[in-house]
Amino acid sequence: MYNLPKMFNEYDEARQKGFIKVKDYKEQGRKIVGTFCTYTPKEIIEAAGAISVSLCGTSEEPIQDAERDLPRNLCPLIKSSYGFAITDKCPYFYFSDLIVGETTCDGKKKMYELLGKLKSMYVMQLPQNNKDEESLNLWKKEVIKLKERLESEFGADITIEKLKQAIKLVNEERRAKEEFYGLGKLCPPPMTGLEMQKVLYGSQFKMDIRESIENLRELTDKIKKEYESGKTNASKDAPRILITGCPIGGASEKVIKSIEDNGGVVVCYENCGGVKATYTKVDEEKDPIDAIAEKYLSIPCSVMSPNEDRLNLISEIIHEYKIDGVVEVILQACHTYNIESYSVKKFVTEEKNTPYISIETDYSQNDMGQIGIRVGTFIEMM
Ligand code: BJ8
Repeated sequence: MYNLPKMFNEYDEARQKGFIKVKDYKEQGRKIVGTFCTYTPKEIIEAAGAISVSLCGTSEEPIQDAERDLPRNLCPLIKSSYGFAITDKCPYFYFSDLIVGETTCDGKKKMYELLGKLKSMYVMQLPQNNKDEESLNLWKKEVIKLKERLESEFGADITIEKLKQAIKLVNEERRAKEEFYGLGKLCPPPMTGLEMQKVLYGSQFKMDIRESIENLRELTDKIKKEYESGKTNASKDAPRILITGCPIGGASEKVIKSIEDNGGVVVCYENCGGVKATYTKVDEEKDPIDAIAEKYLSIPCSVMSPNEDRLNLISEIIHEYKIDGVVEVILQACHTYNIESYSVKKFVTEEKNTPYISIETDYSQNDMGQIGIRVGTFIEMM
């Protein structure tokens, strides 16, 4: 078992600690909005005076319960999210006044229909071509509809001024995250990929955005100071790995462990918990609704078609983080990432001349040995 240095403990325990916090918010009469995806416009929730929480969905534990209602050959993230909800094992779901989802992949949107029978649920219709003017207009209307739903459900008055303040605040949080994970550009990196992941994952459960910004900046400063005094857990000779693909966290951290046990070091995450969610900001000068709609629709998730922006982002990361190899994590039965991996592999190996491997996995730990052998051979090649 890898022992995290003390300064990362707070993030390692953030999900559990958040359980008490969300209960406190509820007792104070605050409204709680549960979310599943990076496409949810957090600024609208913040401007409504509500608390936005990430719902649990990264553990194998509730999957058996989920399979009573859902097919077995479904993405583990969807089954886990649903299983947590029906078993009341996710306190964030339990305390939520409203759940917001988006029509991203087929599995998620159909699962939301079932969740809607358990809780108040609002599903935003997400267009799947983010280069098209009509899609943007449609998405703007969806953002307005979410604003109206929050106003009517919570009796909130979401003014332009409140939206502008929320945009500034959430942008600041994005910058704080970037400053943190941007430390991975240093050679050698000042932390291991597992340490970085604990912070990125844990920060999703920091519900007070101001506190989250402060904590991230404090941690970044601490890491910088330790690094300047010569301390790092990462070796300077370790091949530098970029992780891309499906969201990673909880059970799927086994891939990170396997990379680092085999001598590599993860220096960047392109996934939703990392660069993909934060590299673009909401334009603070534009009309707030237009700016929010533009930012969120531009997220290069594989549910978009075409999705060239993801390749451009990977290209930038390979250059900026001096990447030696790309590991794509695909959750079983995730068709969009699985099919897109063909283009990602071609692009990374042929155009960027960088080694690439894809790992298809679920939330069980049964394939640890097999992943270890494949990852070990991949890293040895570098
Ligand atoms: S913006 S990555 S959080 S949709 S892995 S459930 S796509 S079958 S999670 Fe995602 Fe939003 Fe995109 Fe990010 Fe479906 Fe694939 Fe499962 Fe997925």
